[in-house]
Amino acid sequence: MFTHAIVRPPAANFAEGLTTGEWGKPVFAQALEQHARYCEALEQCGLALTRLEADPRFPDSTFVEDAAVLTGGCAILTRPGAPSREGEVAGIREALTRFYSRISAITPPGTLDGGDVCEAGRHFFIGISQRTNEAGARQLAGFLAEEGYTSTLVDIRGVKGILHLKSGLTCLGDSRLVVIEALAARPAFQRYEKIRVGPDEAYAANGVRVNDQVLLAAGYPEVQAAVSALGYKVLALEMSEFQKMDGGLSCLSLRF
Ligand code: CIR
Repeated sequence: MFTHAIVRPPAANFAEGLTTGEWGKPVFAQALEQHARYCEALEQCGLALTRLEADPRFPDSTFVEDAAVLTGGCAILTRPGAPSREGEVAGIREALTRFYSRISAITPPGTLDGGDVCEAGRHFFIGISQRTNEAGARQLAGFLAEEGYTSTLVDIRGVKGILHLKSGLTCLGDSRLVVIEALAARPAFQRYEKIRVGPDEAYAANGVRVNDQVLLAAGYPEVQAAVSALGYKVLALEMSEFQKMDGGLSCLSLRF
């Protein structure tokens, strides 16, 4: 069960963040509105929110998930792969000290974005991507092993259209994954029941299970129907303005 989440609204210069630009320029007012609905959804799932202030020094700082990896007992601060995002970690560290007495950190030459880290019960999948290098992934695997978690590295560098591992993967719990076609056959996921997501709905492969609900991006009926058919309560959220900045639904919060 999660009881808390950390969120940070987008700053007015949100559109100056990193993006492939594939989906156009985000509209700030709409992003704020979508963020507010997202926060309401987390509260509806029973979470108490720590709301950090918008931080225009870092236009990508609304994507708080990339700055830390959380387990029940410890927090691991990341070292984001994009130099413009490195400074985001300090603010997240400060927020986490209220909740975690044990905080570790990824150190050079390692880089790691939280978006590349997918928790599946006592196991973690760690993506090697344009942002997360092998050194960072191995450091994280080491920290997780000390906490009793196993992990598998999944190289996504050859997979088109995803920034992070979780851009194409969600763990629903219960040994079930939502996964894009391009990743579905990977041996790492062999023993899981899979909802496969085709290219037309690929963006919806990034969702998040929060207690008894599953939050999914709105506008992807096939994924929503498949998740609902398994008996999960689905909350669909408009994410268009975050998608324009290559951000998924999961990356707007750190849940613990
Ligand atoms: C970036 O390129 O770093 C941001 N514009 C988007 C990060 C999205 N993070 C995520 O999906 N975990």
